[in-house]
Parts: sequence; C-alpha cells; structure tokens
Amino acid sequence: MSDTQPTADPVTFEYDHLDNDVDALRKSITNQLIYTVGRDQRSANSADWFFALFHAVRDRMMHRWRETLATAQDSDAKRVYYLSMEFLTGRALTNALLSVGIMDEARTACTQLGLDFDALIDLETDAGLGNGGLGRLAACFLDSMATVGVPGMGYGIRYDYGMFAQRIVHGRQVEEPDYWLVNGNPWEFMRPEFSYPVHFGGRLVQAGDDVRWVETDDVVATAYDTGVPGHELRSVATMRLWTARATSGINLDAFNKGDYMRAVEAKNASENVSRVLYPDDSTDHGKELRLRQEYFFVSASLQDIVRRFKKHQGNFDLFADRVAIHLNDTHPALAVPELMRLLVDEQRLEWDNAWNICKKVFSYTNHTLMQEALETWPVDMMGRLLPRHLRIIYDLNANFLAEVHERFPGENDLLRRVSLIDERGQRRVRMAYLSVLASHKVNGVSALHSQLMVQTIFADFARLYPERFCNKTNGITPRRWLSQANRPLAGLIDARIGTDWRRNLDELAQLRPLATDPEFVSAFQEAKAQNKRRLAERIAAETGVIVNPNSLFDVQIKRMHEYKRQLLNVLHVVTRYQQILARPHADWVPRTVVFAGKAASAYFMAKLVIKLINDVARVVNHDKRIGDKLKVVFIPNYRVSLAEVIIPAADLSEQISTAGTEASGTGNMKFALNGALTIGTWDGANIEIAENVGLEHIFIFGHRTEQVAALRASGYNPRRYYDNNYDLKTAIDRIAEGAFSPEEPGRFHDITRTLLESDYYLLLADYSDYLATQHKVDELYRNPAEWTRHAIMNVAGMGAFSSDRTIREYASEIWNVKPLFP
Ligand code: 26V
Repeated sequence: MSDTQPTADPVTFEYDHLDNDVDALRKSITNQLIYTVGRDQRSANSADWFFALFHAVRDRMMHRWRETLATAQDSDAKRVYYLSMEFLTGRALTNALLSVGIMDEARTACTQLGLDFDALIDLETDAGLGNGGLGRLAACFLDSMATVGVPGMGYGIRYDYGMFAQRIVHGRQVEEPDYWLVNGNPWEFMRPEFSYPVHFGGRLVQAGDDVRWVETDDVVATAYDTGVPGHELRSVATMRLWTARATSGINLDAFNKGDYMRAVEAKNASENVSRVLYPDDSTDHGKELRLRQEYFFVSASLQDIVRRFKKHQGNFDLFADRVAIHLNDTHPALAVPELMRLLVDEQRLEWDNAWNICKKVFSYTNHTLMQEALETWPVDMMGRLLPRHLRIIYDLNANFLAEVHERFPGENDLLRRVSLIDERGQRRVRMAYLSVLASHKVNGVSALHSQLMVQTIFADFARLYPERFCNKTNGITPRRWLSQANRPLAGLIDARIGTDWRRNLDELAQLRPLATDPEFVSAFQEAKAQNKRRLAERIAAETGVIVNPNSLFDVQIKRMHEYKRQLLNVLHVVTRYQQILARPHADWVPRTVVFAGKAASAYFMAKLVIKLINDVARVVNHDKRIGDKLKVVFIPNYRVSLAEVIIPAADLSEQISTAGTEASGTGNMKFALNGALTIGTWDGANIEIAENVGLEHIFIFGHRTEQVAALRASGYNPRRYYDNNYDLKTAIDRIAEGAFSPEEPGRFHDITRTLLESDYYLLLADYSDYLATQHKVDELYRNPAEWTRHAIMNVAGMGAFSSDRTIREYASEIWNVKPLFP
C-alpha cells in the first residue's frame, strides 16, 4: 500500500501482538528471528538477534507512521519538504526504543533470552550520510519535526557509501570505504512504485516559445523510506532517500551486439550517481559527478512533490499554499530551475506564473561564509549536463538583471556583481545567488552569522531584498543528545524536575536553584564521573592509552579544518608540556586532552595536523616525567555514535574558531547541555550560549570579529607575537625542530612556516589570551563545587538550543505551516 492510495475499506490495526510489556516483546523478538531473519534460537548469532530486536521495535512504530501520513493526507495541510544532500542520522535503534518508550522492557526481554543487550545495541552501524554539522542539523530537524508535529519530509540521497571510516596508521589518517549497507538496512522500506526518470545531457529543440529537451541519457531514481520517530511517538517523520537505477537493466544496444560485459558496465556507470558521499566540506571542487548527484535527487524529489500535489489538487494556484521547499545550503539549488522546468515545460504554466510560485515556495539556509566552500558550477559543464536548466537560469538572470537595472540605473558594477553568472575567467553559475533570488526567506544559522551574511557575501542582495534575510539559530535534539547519550544525567534531571524537559527544554531552567544544592551537586558530579570512566575505557580500547578518569577532560571533536584551529589547541598542549617539564613538582591540574575528527582526503594541512596531534601524543604520553599530569589522545573515526560517548564525559568544550568563521556550531550546544564548560571565541552560537547561560559561566577569549578585521586591515604580522612571547616561541620552535618527530625533524615545516609567514586564522594573535584563559580553567577546576555550579548553570541555560525551538521558528516565520499534532 502506498502513502497516497486511500483504501476502500480502511485497514484496522491488530495491536494485540504489539504490546509493550516484556512478555510481548520477547515473543516479538523470537518471532522476528524466525519469520523475518530466518533463524532459530539455536543457530542465531548476535547479528541475527540484533535484526530480530530491530524489527520488533520497528513494528511498534509502524501504526504511528501510517497515522502520521494519513493525517497529513486528510488535512490538506501545507507540507514542508526539506531538501538536503546529507542526513547524518547515526544509529536508530536506541532512539527508537526511547521514542516508543520500551527501553527497560526491551533490555529485560533480551536478558531473559540470554542476550547481552548493550552488545546488541553496539552492533548497529551508523548511517553516516553526511560530512558534519550541516548533515547532523538535518537529522536533528527531522527528529524535531516529528516531535513538534510539523508535517514534513526530508529528501536526500541513499548513498551506498557514507562518510569514509578513518583509521589512524602510524599517526596518519587512512580512509576506508564505509559500505554501511553490507548487512542490509533493517530500517528502510524500498518503494519501487515511487520511481522517476532523471534526465541528463541531450539537447534543446525550440519550437516558438516551446523548448523541448530531447535525446537525454536517463537514470531512474527509486525511493527508500525511513521513519524518524518523534518524542513519545507523537508522530513519525519520513526521510525519503533516492537510489539510482539504470533505465533499462542493461544497455540493449551493446547487449544485442553480443558485448555482454560492456552492456553491464554501462548500467553500472549510470548507477554511480548515488554511489558515494563526497567527503569534502571545505572546498568546492566542481566535480561533474557531484553536479549529477545534486540534480539527481532534486529532480526525483520535485517530481515526487508535484505528483503528490496533483493527486489531491489539480490547480497550481494552490501549490504555494500546500508546499514549502527548503534548500539546505545551495546543494539542492537546482530545485529552482527544475521546478520552473516542471511547471513550464511539463505542466504548461506561463513563465511568470511559474516564477511567482517558485518565489513563494522556496526558502534557503546558508551554512558557511567561506569563499572556497561557496558552490559555483562552470557554465560549460552545466550546459552539457543540464542544458534546459542552464537556459532557464539564463532567462531568470536576464529578467533579474533588467529589474536591477531599472531600480538602480547606472550602477553597472552592481549588475556584474549580482549576476547569476560570474563572468570573471571561466564563466560559472553562482548557486548561492540563484538560491537567494528564488527564495522568499534566506536565513543564517546564528545571530552573528546572519548578520555577517548580509554584510559580506549577500550585501548586494540585502540591499535589493532586505525583507528576505533573517536568522534562525541552530539547535540540537535533546532526545539524542541528552536523554539517549547521557542516561546518568538524564535520570538525575528526571528525578528532580520530571521528564517534560525532553519536549520542553526550557524546563531545564528549574535546575538553576540546584546549582548550589550539595546533594544535587554531588549526584551531578557522580554522573559526570560515570561518563568519564566509560570514556576512559573506550579510549583504552581504541588507542591503548590509559587516562586518569579524575583528570580534567578537555575535548575538541569536530571536522579537521584550519579555521576551527585544532592547531591552537596543540600549541597549548605543547606549551603545557614544556612548562610541566620545567616545573615538574608544581601543583598541576591533571588533564586529558581529547581530539577526534576527520580531514577531507585532499586537505593536506588538516591531515598534517592529525599527524602532529598523534606525534605530540606519542611523545607526551610516553614521557615518564609527565605521568598523569598530561595525556593526549586522538580517538579515530569520529562519528555520531562516538560523539554520544565522548560528549557526556567532557569537562571542557573547545570551541575556538577564529571569530567570524564558524557559522554556528552545534557541538558547542551538545557539550554545554551535557554539563561541560566552554572555552570559546566570540563566534557563531558561542555568543548566544554565553548570553543564555550567563557570561560568568563560560570562558570567552580572543579577538572578536571586528578586531579580527582590524588586525588584518592593519597588516597582520604573526612574527611579532612569536618574537614577543617566550612560551609561544618555544612551542613553535620545538615543533619546528622535530621534538615530536625526531625521525623526521622537518615533518611539520609546512605548519610552522604557515604560522610564521601568514597565519590566516590568527592563531598567534589569540595564543596568549587562550593560554591565560586555560590557566583560569585550571584554577576553577581545583574547586569541584564551584566548577560543578558553573556546569549546572550551563545545563540550566540551554533551553533555547533545542532544535524544537528552531523548527517552530522555521515553521511560523519561514514555511508558514502549523503543527498538525499540537
Ligand atoms: C560544503 C561543501 C562544499 C562544496 C562541496 C561539498 C560540500 C559539502 C558540505 C559542505 C558543508 C559546509 C557547510 C557546513 O557544514 N556548515 C556548518 O553548518 C552547521 C549547521 O548549520 C554549522 O553549525 C557549522 O558552523 C557550519 O560550519
């Protein structure tokens, strides 16, 4: 049964075999083992039991999923379609267990069956269909849409290979393919009835005003649906991911000529479009396969949206009342010309009418100001691959530039600057400008970022269309990032203020008076200690390094990027190492500095920093003179499920990007919600975290955005800092001399040279304040009650950073949709 076929006789559900008590669950699990997995108790291995458990849980979501779809269908409500190249959902089982509310029952049922429940849970592979923040945000948003009851759907790509797995070999990153589907994905439903042809190449034939796109190479997109359960199963959102299939099973022409192998190869090639996630979020490489991916999923999604609309409504005047399409960054920006193509070429609407519909339907979120990550596509590539879309973009551009010319006659440079086509050098299509032009709302992801966005990359557009620009500060789902990841703290909070905070995070404010309650403080400390012991065990298992669970856990986990300044953290570590050696008997606060994060495979500097961290770790950790006073670990293969273990154990959260570079950050929110104190710059959402938890409960340091600009404008000279700061000079010199790479002293020359000769991200300028602030961190840590008071005040102040709040704001101020299940 599809989600659009009303049945004559409504199906009534038989719930009796889906009770949530232990007996019913145990029965379900064993039935699933036999009937779905095809094993019996005698032959089953733990993977078989995992799938059996999974299906037993999934069954208990199905009725709500069907009800969610039916309610949305019956209500004629406007729906949100969230288009995203990435959904970094991680694991689904624990989340589902908590959402259905059968965690304890499932554990008992498994124990009764003689199974190790925690080991089973640990068998699940992460769905790593994203690079980092942007993809994880999309996953939190689906969780919140399901919880808040915003009728919506996420559309993306079902990559065969997700984010690569990272191994560390001799201190260096080695990438391995992540074939996450190898054992099957028990969570998804293939929907072959929702398959659409996607065209590439070919040429245009013009007949009067009519343009036909002919002789195309086609691929078929087939839908796979995954249910995303909201809190207490209030509703279940749908994530629909597309996979590529060759149109005809094989190339018939080659087949008929008797060349069987070539026939099958062609089929393989066209299916490559959904093969692999691009693992680089730092530079726009303009690779053709990436453009194909973008168009592939956008075209399938839009055809699906138009089909669903037409099923219930023939009249496109109502399209914008029923449909909101959100562009998660510019990666789905081809949705704009694609909707124009569908409306004009296929549905035969007038151009102006179609364009007015587009402008009401689309909205767009910008996630980065980094010039090198802003997408542009060579005009000739787009013309070859998507001639119809290039033509549409040209026509839109001509109309747009005419409008600008009329409003600002004589400003010819303005026309050149805002054109959808960058005419400097090789001509390129500017995807961000296309997205802004088509969207009724464009948002940034933190207050600072949204402000900088209209002052820098979109300054001209903000002058043309000031009413379009707004801010929607990011958020995170408290279900995964507190309830699920931090059972000890969640349990403690439940005992004091009840359980409602899971869907109303503002309730955490009730913890404020408990920040000095000795009983609560010590229970809070015990929860943290428990999480730290768990992480210490994990570190020992993964790296062989033994860390002291009583040391201060200082954590920086995120993608490796120069602007995020992991290297500044390393400079602090090296300085601390030197200082401990100089004064071994001083009263040092023991620290464990934890790093994790992946580098894009071609990002030389980021990879060299990983090597540096590992080299420093090797030297420091083996230095007998240091002992417990300092340990450094790099935990390999950072991913969602690993973050769920690391974050609850952190004392200190490193959010140290150069001011003005981190659009928002969401890791910063996860740490603060779990009772870590932040050491951070005045950047992204750090600022709003500071404002919400209180400036006295956070460690802010470094140059602010205006000061960064001023410093650069005055001709920044990193040598000045190096020459004038003994500790800084020593740290850099030690690295440069090969103190951490005696077998190859020049190994980090590229790092030290860049620091001294350009230092674009101003590490040297922020070093001394960073060190002074780290000193304050030590001093506070010596006073556990005071430290914990600050930590509790952080948790208590994080209400505003629930992604439920973010989604409600998008719903009312951008999408204009009302929750269906209020
Ligand atoms: C960029 C690119 C560049 C072109 C090719 C492929 C590709 C893939 C992903 C990206 C993503 C870069 C943008 C991004 O992830 N931004 C992050 O978004 C988070 C959610 O809004 C935010 O918290 C982070 O601060 C921001 O860096």
